[in-house]
Amino acid sequence: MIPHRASFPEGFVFGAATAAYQIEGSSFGGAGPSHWDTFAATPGNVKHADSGAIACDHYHRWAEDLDLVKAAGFDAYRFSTSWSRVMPDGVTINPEGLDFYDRLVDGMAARGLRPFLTLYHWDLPAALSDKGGWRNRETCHRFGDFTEEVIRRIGDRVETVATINEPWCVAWLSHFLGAHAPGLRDIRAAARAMHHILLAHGVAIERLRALGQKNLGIVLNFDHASPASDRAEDLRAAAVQDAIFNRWFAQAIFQGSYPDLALEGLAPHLPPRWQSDLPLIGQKLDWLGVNYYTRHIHAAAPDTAWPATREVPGPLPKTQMGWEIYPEGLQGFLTRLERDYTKGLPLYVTENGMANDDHADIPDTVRESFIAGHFQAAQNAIAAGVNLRGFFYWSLLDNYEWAEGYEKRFGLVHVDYNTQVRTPKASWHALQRALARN
Ligand code: IFM
Repeated sequence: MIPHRASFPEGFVFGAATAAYQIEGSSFGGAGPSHWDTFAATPGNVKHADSGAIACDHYHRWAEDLDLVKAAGFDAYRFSTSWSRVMPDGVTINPEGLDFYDRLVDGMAARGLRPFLTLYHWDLPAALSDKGGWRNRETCHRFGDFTEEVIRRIGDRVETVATINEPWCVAWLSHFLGAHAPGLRDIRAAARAMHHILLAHGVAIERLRALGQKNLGIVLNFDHASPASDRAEDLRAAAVQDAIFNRWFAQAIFQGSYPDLALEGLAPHLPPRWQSDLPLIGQKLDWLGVNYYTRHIHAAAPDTAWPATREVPGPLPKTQMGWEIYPEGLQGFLTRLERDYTKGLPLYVTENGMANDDHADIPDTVRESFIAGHFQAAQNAIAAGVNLRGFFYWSLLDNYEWAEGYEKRFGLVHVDYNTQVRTPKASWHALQRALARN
């Protein structure tokens, strides 16, 4: 059973999360092409060649979707602004785009929902991708321009602002592993993106503070790195992956440096004078968002190039994504972040959830017990002294799961993509019971 809100500290925030490209429909409202549109249009990149052109048609159905957030009993809604909707060519404003987000935050206020804004959740305008995207330092400054425009328009009505969602995905998954747009597999591109995405964060924080915006943070994702065995090579493989995935971003932001184990491979490819950007990257934040889904098991792969590791399948029950269900990892990251990095700074679990092959008529009891396990892990972390202030389920709706297309269903609400009919799943009802104020 999902722990009731009364078993969390007074004022703990419960929310549901989504992201622009995954639900809005990028073909509506004068949005320009993003690198996800072009990535999806390239054979073999996305299952069934699905794109976000229509997605959940949230651009037109946002009021119904906010009603679903409210009716479930959530306090807050985490959403993102699409850069290519606000600036179709990456620089010129599309008034319709800003009008849309204006309506959306007003819609949240009308329902008593607290808006948690993420400025960038991956929809880079294709015109900026043409100029090198996150490999190009200039993109960081164009990002600063974009964030200022959004905040000037809706900053007065949002509770928190995150600059970037999951820089590891923006940089490593997309430029080293090639699984997300722009689909590169190149260590130099990856190193530059790993640095520039953090620089973009720093540029935005500096500019938004100058505008007087409060409650600024970033959302990082964490993936527990387990060694495949106790052999020194496997311990090192897990430590290297931990450095790339979990420590690179947190260490830069909270300690002003990059981990040596990651620099071993990346330093030769970083942009010149990268060290001089670290103070901007490490500006003080007001909160940190933690996205957590799973763990991976790593073994040494001695015959391959750096980082010379490979993943080994794990024994735990898996979600539709093939990800092991491992709530202990969430507790571990929350306590580790508090101890080593954030030291009392407010933390939010900004994403946690699972994909399941569910349809409107199948009770998603697996998701209910997934949520229960992760709520329990959050409570254990709070009991251990972590300053955790809220928990957002990913995701409100079934939606566009990037390279997996529409096949993987993360939603509390089922979406029929032929009719766009929304049907709350059993887990939505279970959360509604857990969040009810008696
Ligand atoms: O759907 C994604 C989301 O866009 C970012 N975090 C992980 C989710 C599940 O893969």
